[in-house]
Amino acid sequence: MSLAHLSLGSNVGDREAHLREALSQLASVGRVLALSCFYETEPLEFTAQPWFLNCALTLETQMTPHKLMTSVLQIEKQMGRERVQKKGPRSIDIDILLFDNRIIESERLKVPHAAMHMRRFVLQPLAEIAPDVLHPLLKKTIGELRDSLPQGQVVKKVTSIDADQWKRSWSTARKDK
Ligand code: PH2
Ligand code: MG
Ligand code: MG
Repeated sequence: MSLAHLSLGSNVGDREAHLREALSQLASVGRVLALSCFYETEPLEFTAQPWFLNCALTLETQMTPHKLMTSVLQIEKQMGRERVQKKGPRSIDIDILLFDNRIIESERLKVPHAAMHMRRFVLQPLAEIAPDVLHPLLKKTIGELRDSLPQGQVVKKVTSIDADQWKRSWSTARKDK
């Protein structure tokens, strides 16, 4: 069994519905062991686009990293993701951030995710569920990386979404398995 940490993002259409749909699709790939709150986040890198809804999760899986990558791309495709503009608007983006403490640098997959340590929209949600996990290249914890980010990107916890209720429904679903 492996532990992967993933980031989800959406900034097109019903963003919350897209994150929830991705979460239920991921049940076919492994078990979601932890889920962060949802965050309303200012677009980074390609900034002329709507704000995102982002979250992070821990997934327990028997898949290899490359098989997980294939499954994630399939889920994105099935959910109607269209690749028009690089780093641009998308209904759903599912990124593999970390996979155990492995370092992978293939054409198709880079783990740890190459930009994760510079992105508050990744580190803030991830630090909620995995503050002590070590970045295997930078040798710093997720909490440390978040604390050393420059101020700037606006990342707001969405309190109108009842994350606790959502998490409770997850743990019930897990017990049923
Ligand atoms: N994803 C990007 C580029 N910029 N900005 C925010 N706030 N959230 C994202 O998920 C995001 C982004 C490329 O994947
Ligand atoms: Mg991404
Ligand atoms: Mg992606």
